[in-house]
Amino acid sequence: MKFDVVTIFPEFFAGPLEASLLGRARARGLVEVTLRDLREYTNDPHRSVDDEPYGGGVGMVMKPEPWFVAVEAIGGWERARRILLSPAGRRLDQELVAELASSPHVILMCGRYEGIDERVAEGLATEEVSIGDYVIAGGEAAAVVLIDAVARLIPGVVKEPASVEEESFGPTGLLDHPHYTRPPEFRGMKVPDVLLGGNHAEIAAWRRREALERTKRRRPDLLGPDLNLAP
Ligand code: JFH
Repeated sequence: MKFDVVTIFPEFFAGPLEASLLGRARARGLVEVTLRDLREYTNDPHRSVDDEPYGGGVGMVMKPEPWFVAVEAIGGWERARRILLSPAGRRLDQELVAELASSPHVILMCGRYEGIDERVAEGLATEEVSIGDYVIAGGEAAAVVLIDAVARLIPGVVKEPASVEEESFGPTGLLDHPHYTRPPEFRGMKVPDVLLGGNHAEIAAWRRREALERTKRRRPDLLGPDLNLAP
């Protein structure tokens, strides 16, 4: 699958895209990411991408034209999902992540300042996506989160596919159960006996119970509206 990322800070992506899972996936050609510097698509000598807001107010707003020129220069842009990262978008969850993982081409538009002229959302993007209800300084960090979450669903990117299937927000819709490794006791804290016993049916039952219990306690919203929390 292919991502094109439009940004005024392409250097922001160097570290995250090269490290670990994503770096290997790109090296193996499973995920392709092209960074496009928005300023390359301006035509004034100052390469300006922002202007004062109509109606007044604080900060600057990104001009629409460079966005249209940049995106329309991407081969196949009309068939791609064209996502504007924004605090006002559809909330990113595992369902949307899976949807995007089955899309051959995703274009990510990363704004800065107070945001982008509304005509980019209206006439260029196919959708707006938010990574959560907090404000970050620009769309770049949101794009990294989205690419990371989508890439690990591409077949072959994660070595052990079970680790994608059994985890939090996977098909069970539950939080993950607790994990332990050696030593069996660390600073007075013990690994539950059941995990040391080797009875795999008992271990599976314990993990299901723990996953359900911590979901009830920590994220009852994942289980539905009328959940009985007592005791
Ligand atoms: C972005 C920024 C908007 C205006 C009340 C709340 C926000 C600062 C481009 C995504 C998520 C983002 C995000 C994405 C793109 C941009 C900074 C935007 C406002 C009014 C201030 C610029 C932020 N999930 N969080 N943040 N900014 N305020």
